[in-house]
Amino acid sequence: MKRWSKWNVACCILVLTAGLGLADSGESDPPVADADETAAAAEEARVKKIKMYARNWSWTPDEIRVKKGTRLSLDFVSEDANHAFELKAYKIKVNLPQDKRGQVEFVADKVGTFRWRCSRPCGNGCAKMTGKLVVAE
Ligand SMILES: [Cu+2]
Repeated sequence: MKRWSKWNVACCILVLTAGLGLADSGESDPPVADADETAAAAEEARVKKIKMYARNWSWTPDEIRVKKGTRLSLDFVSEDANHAFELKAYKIKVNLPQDKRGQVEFVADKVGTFRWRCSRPCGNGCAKMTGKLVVAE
C-alpha cells in the first residue's frame, strides 16, 4: 500500500509538470475567442475584395459571381476617362473621375443576375460598358 501511494504521488507530479510544461510552451489549445471575435472573423472570411478597372469601354472584370450573403468590397480605378459604376438593383452608384479611385462595400443579399453599367456619358461605347453580378443561393 505504501508503495502505491508513492507511485500515485509520482504520477501526480508528472501530470502536473507536463500540464505546466504545455501551458508554458504555448502548445495548449488556443484560447477560445468570444462571440464577437468569432462573428467578426466569420464576416471577414466572407468579404470578397475585387479590384475593378473602368476604361473606354469596358469593365475588368465584367462579371462577378458570389454566394448570397457575401460582403463585396469593390475597389475601382478609372484609367482613361470619367466613368461611373451603377448597380441599380442594389441602389449603388460610384462616380469614378479619371485617374481617381472609388470604393463601395455592400452585402450581396439578393439572389439573381444584376446588370451594372457606366452611367456617366463617356463616349460612343458608353452604352456597351456593362457587366453583371450573379448572386447564387
Ligand atoms: Cu460611360
